Amino acid sequence: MKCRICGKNAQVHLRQHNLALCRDHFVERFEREVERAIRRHRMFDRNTPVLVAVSGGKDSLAAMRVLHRLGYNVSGLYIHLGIHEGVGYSDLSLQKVKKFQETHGLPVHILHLEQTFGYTIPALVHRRRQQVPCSQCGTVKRYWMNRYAVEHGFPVVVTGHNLDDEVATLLANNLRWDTGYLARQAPFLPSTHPRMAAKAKPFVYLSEKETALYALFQGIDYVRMECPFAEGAKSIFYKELLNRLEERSPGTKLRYYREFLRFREEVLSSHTHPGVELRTCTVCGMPTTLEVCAYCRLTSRVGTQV
Ligand code: Q46
Ligand code: ZN
Ligand code: ZN
Repeated sequence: MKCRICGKNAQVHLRQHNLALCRDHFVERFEREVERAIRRHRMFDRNTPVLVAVSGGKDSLAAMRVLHRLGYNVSGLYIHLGIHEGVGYSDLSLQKVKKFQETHGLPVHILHLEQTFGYTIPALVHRRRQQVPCSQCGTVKRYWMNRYAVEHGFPVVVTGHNLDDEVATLLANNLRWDTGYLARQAPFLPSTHPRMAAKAKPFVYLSEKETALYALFQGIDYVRMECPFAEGAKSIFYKELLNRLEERSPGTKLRYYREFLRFREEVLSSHTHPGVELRTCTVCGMPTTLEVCAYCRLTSRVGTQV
C-alpha cells in the first residue's frame, strides 16, 4: 500500500477513512486534526496556559507532546493515586512520566496523595468494603485537576480522552438515556464558576489506534499496564462491543459520535438542560451542586484535611 499523499510505502492504514499514509504524513494529519478540534470548539489559544491531566498512559503524554509541537503553552499534572496492588501501578506510571519529562523537556507537576494528604485511593474504599474504587478515584482526580488548575493560573484542563473513550461513555449514557450526563458530554465545557477551569478534550475525533501510533512515532515511552482496578470495568466491555461494530462497518464510531454532537447541539444543550446552578462548598470553597462538595464528603471519612 502506498501513502495517498506522497506515494511512498504506507505504514498506517486508517480503515474508517480508507486512507493509507506514510509515517510523516500520518503525523502531519494527526496534528492537523488536533488543531482543527481545538479551533472548531474554541477550546483555547496559544496564549492560554493549559494543564494536561497526565496519567503516564499514551493519550495524556501524546496530548502534551502534540500541544507543545503545535505551539501551545502546556504543562502537565500527574496525580500519584497510591495504587500498588502488588504490581506497583502508580510508581510505574510516575517513572514513565518522569522519563517523558526528561526526554521531551516538558514540565509536569506531581501531586502525591499519600505524601501530601496521607491517603491513597484504595484506602478510601477499603474502609467502605467496596471492591472497585473507580468512582471515588474519579471524584479525587477531577477535584484536584480543577483545584490545581485554578490555584496555579491555568484556565483550561485538557484530558487525553480519545474517540474510543468517548463512544464507550456515550453508549453507557445512551443505554440509561441519562440526559444530564449526555448534556455534559462535550469536547469542550466552558467554566461556569470563578473556581472552575474549562475542560477540553482535543482528541475526541481521533481513535485509540491513532493516538497509540502517534505516541509510537514520537518516541513516547508510556505505561502499557492497565490500572489493576480497570479489569472487568463496563467501559472495557463497551469498547469491545464498539470494536466489533467498527470491524463490520468502519467509520461507525466516528459517525455515532459526530451525530451525537449534532443532536446535543440542536436538542440537549438548548432545551433539556439549561445547566445546573453551582454553589460554593462550605468546607473548601470549590464549586459544588450541594452544600458540601463530593470530594470533601468523601475525604472527611478518612479524616483528611484539604
Ligand atoms: S485509575 Fe482510578 Fe482509573 Fe484505576 S481506580 Fe479506576 S478510575 S481504573 S482511569
Ligand atoms: Zn507520505
Ligand atoms: Zn469541598
